[in-house]
Amino acid sequence: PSTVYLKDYRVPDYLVDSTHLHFELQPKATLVKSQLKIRRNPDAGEGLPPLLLDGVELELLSVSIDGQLVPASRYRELPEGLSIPVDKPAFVLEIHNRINPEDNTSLEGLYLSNGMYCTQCEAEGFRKITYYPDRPDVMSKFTTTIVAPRQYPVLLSNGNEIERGATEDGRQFVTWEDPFAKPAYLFALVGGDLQHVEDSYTTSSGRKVKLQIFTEAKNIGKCDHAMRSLKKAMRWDEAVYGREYDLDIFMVVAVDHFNMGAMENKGLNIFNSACVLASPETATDSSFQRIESIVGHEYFHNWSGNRVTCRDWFQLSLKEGFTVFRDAEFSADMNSRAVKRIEDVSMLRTAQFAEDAGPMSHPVRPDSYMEISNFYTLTVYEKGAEVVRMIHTLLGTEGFRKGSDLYFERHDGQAVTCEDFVVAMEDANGVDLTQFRRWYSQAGTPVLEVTDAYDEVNGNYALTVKQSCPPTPGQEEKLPFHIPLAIGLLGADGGDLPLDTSGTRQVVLQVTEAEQTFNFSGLLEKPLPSLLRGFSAPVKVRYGYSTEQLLFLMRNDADEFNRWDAGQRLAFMALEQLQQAYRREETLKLQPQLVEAYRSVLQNRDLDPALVAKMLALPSEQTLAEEAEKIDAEAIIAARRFARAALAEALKGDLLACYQRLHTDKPYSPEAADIAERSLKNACLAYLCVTEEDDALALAQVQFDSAANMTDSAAALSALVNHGDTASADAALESFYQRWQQDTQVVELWFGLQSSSAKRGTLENVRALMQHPAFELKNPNKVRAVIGGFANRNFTQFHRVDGSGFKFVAEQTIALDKLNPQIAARLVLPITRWKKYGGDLGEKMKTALQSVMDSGKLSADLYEVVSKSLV
Ligand code: B3K
Ligand code: ZN
Repeated sequence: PSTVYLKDYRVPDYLVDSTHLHFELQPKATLVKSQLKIRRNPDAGEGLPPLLLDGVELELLSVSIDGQLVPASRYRELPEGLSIPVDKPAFVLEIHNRINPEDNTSLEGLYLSNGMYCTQCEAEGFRKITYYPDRPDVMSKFTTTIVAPRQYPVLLSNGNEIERGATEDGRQFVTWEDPFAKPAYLFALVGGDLQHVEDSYTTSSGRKVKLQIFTEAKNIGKCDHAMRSLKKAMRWDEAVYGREYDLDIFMVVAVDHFNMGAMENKGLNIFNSACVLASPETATDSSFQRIESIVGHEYFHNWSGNRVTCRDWFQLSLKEGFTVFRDAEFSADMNSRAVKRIEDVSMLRTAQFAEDAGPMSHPVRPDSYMEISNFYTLTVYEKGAEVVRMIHTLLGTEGFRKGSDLYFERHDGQAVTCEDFVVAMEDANGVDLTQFRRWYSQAGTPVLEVTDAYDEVNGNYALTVKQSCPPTPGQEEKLPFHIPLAIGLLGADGGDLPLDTSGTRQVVLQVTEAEQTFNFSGLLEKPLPSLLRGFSAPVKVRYGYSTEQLLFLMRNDADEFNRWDAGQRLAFMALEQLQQAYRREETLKLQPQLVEAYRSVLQNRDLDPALVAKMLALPSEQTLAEEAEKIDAEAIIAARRFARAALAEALKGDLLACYQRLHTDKPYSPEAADIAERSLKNACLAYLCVTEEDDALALAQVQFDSAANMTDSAAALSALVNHGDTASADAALESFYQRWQQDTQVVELWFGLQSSSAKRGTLENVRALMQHPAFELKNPNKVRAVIGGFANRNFTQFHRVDGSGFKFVAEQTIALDKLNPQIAARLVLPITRWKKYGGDLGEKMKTALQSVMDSGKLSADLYEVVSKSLV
């Protein structure tokens, strides 16, 4: 596979003013006719170069120009496209080709999922439908006619329905017209026997929009939450960004086979069933919240992505980073802001920091790729969102809004770059973000080393910040970043000290140099700094906090995020000590201060229960691994297991009291306050069961037997599976499956709960799950639940010292690559980080990775990841 570089970007030679598509759906031989109004791009230079179209796995039937058949000898079929000679600056090109949706297991292009036709075109899937200039800077107005037999009564595409009828041979057709020009990656088509729920939304300017969610009949009762979320998102985008929806209809379709969460196709969002369908009986609170955020995310793309789109795929974070920031703020406004922030930062710190430090490390705006699908990463999405958040922090809410207004106004209908976004922010605010731009071009996670000095005599306090960033592939040296560092200074009474004469108690320091000192004067006592409040930048902060200081921050910090973070640092220090003791074969002992800190959090009735639940959770094994210089899996597992057991034992009484207080028979509601209480209750249950005492497990059993919602049911099941004896775990798993076997989403949860369990998810059991009738290698959700659950969420079994976990992931990757390269290239990731492991385990991991490389011809997706990780 060849490498594409950002520096090689050229404007397209030809533009497509309109695109008329005509589909005749058939499982193995769908006929596609496309009629394109093409014209020479005036910005592309002189002459009439040949027209190059992208096309992959297509059976070409005919090519005509202005109604004249072009003989096959005149054009050239390329390995991945078509080259057609051109002798006039404007013409109509008509192409007929055939495709095979039934055998399309890559889930890219047009494919069948449980008898439903659907498409996925981003990033480069449209070329699997027909020959086309498949690049986001070619924007065209699409009209689509779908012809299908009567067993597919629902035929959908982008925009508005303009015609429907029957063909002479008794099939039916529907024609859709999308009035907005769009790149081919936003095209969508659906054909199937679907039911829908309908609602409407009146925009702020008084236009009534029809809202429809389509799914198989059996799931029709699981659409309400998504519909409510959609209406909330529409209202929120008007209130916060002044953005209204622009078509008369907005459709969402649930699909069981889907490579990612969802797709923002214009007017016709297609969703992974798991990210849209929910009911209290079948979905957990976290899936309710996930659905709300993804529905919001895809909806918000209508402006940040569709109305203003990307010039090329290097600019992916332009739409993704911005839209993730938008959905995160939406979720924060709908639920607990601090808890949402904690969840996002935890993910960033473990998975994105690991990516930034690993072999595939790349900037938010990559400079090159072999396969763009590999760059739908945590760096582009989550770190990209942090970059937008930093701009928000630097400009303030109003300044940011002025910037986004200008951006949307200036670039509506255009395909633009990350640079255009930053320029709009600058122009609207009269600021200079020159140095800030390095966040887009430099990879790696910056480290801030902070030291301080207090002068009692004159009341001066000096905070010195040194920044550095480790080398990443292709970037040895880094220039200093512009880092907004939000801080407060705590006095002995726990309150924030005034930082200047006007009494400000929190400031955002502008860190721009390699080393910089910030001075504060008039402080009557030595303060304790609260650094990087709200995680104001995606960096690591090192400051030599003592245990006492962390305990103090945990109790007093005005910033809830930093209270949680202080607890995490404290736990991290304790876990470090335990790991060292484990290595030295000493008796393990947990710091009593940590136990007492957790106890007072548990007893604190003023805190949001969801925050308490977060504060009670020890850093995950994955977080500990990311923080380590070299990963010692065995020590991490032993230390964390010990700490958890010691906490459970010491806090039993408080945990039980809290559990009993919150375990009421209040009817279920997915409102934030109720979700918060359930999350704390179930966190207590999980801890209690760690003791493996009969009383605790009995509570889990009772909750399991009587639960009226999936959150409580799944939490109890998880407790039984992870801590109960084999017989009760078996029985619970069996009865759960019997009850829910018809429900795809619940079965996925059931799979994941087992494969990710340190106790249950042994390799042997995971292999057995793959033989289960409900498992399907062609279904990415099942693969993610079973194989992904084992490789990403079962630290203990995946890291078995014999290396069998790594070998298993290698084998499955090889098998999957033949079916679905995108999923294979993700599945392999856990075995690409071998350099971070010392000794034997690292060697075993590398051997497994090498076996993938040596297994034969790999897809471009998998080849890129494996070859870059073996270097
Ligand atoms: N834009 C899509 C992602 C497409 C991934 C293609 N490999 C979903 C989203 O971010 O909203
Ligand atoms: Zn997105």
